[in-house]
Amino acid sequence: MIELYTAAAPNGWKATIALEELGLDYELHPVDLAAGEQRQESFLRLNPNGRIPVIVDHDGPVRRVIFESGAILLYLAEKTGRLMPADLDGRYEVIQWVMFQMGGGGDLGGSRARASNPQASVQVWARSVELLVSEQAVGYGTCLEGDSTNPRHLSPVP
Ligand SMILES: N[C@@H](CCC(=O)N[C@@H](CS)C(=O)NCC(=O)O)C(=O)O
Repeated sequence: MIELYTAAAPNGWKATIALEELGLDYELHPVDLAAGEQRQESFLRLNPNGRIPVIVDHDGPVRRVIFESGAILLYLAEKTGRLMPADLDGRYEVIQWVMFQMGGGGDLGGSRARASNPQASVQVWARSVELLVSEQAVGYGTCLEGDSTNPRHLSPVP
């Protein structure tokens, strides 16, 4: 069974639509963004960036927590072997557009979930920037030590 933490907001809908489309069994946990539930410790343990959507997958030997809507879409596609082209060219045609969306409109839009409260939007962005800076430090450290330069470590480096 998969737990879905989400709210009635566009980034959340992506995960819900994928779960529905794939016919997967899931339990919905609504997160009240206006009440700030996404900043509670229990939620931040699931996503340190304090944003929906998040899934927790209990099917399998280990409990998997996945945040970021794009990662959730790719995970669900890989888990089920559906929704993604099987060939390398086809997969990367999809992945490049998912990356473009994650780095652009979806994130900008999501950080201003409450248009009437610009200060809240700034706080959401400030949290993301802090997290990026700490990811950058981890990335530089790993590269300098000559350890594995996996995409997580390389992506925040510049
Ligand atoms: N890049 C993230 C963006 C997620 C996002 O920004 N979600 C918004 C709702 S659409 C959110 O949780 N905002 C938190 C807030 O307003 O405090 C993703 O794709 O999952």
